[in-house]
Amino acid sequence: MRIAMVTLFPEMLSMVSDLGVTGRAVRDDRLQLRAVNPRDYTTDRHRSVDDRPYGGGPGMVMRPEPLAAALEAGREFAGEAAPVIYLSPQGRKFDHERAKSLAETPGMVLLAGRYEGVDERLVRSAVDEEVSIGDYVLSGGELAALVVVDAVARLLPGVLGHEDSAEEDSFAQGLLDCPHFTRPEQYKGEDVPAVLLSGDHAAIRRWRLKQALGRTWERRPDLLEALEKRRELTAEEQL
Ligand code: 6GU
Repeated sequence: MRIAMVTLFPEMLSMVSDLGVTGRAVRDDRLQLRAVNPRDYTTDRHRSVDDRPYGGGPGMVMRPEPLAAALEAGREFAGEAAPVIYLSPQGRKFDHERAKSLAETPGMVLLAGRYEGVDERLVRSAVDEEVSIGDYVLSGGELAALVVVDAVARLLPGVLGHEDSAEEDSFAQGLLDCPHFTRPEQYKGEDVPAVLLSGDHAAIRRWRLKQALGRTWERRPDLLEALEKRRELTAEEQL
């Protein structure tokens, strides 16, 4: 998959391009990342990417022309059919379902804004979708864009090893994850649950599912309600 990120801070892309699971995906060439800096597409002497808002008020607004040119360059990299996604708190809330559908597309262009945002006419003429990662305000769209890159990249074929398969993850089944334990067997006076040492794989499966259901019920009852609307609980889940 090819992802272009339009940003005034191209260095921020190294967080996903160099490290961890996403870094490996880049090195294995399953993921191609490219930062495009709108400052490189300015035509004035001061290379200005922002200007004062019409109507007055605090802060600055990103000018449409350098962004349009940068998005065009991003599309050249990610593919002419690649959707342009603008990260903004005004967008639709990003979730695992959206991550899954984006993982099916061969490319995307992520637009990370700074300052008070970007000129609305650029959004209307060049953006396909506005996406938020939650109800709080960040200083720029970059961290949100990196969240989208990470969540999508780990769903690409071959990016996660067989061991940490994405199917088992929290939200993959619409539930929170079960608790995990490693050595030592006793830590701070607490034993690892005996069933995990039993070697009884069916019993371990049942225990993990029960834990996942219990935690979801306690912490995120909204997820259980959504799950019941989507499908009947399986016989195993009802136990
Ligand atoms: Cl996508 N951008 C910014 N600047 N702040 C956010 C956000 C995005 N999502 C939540 N807060």
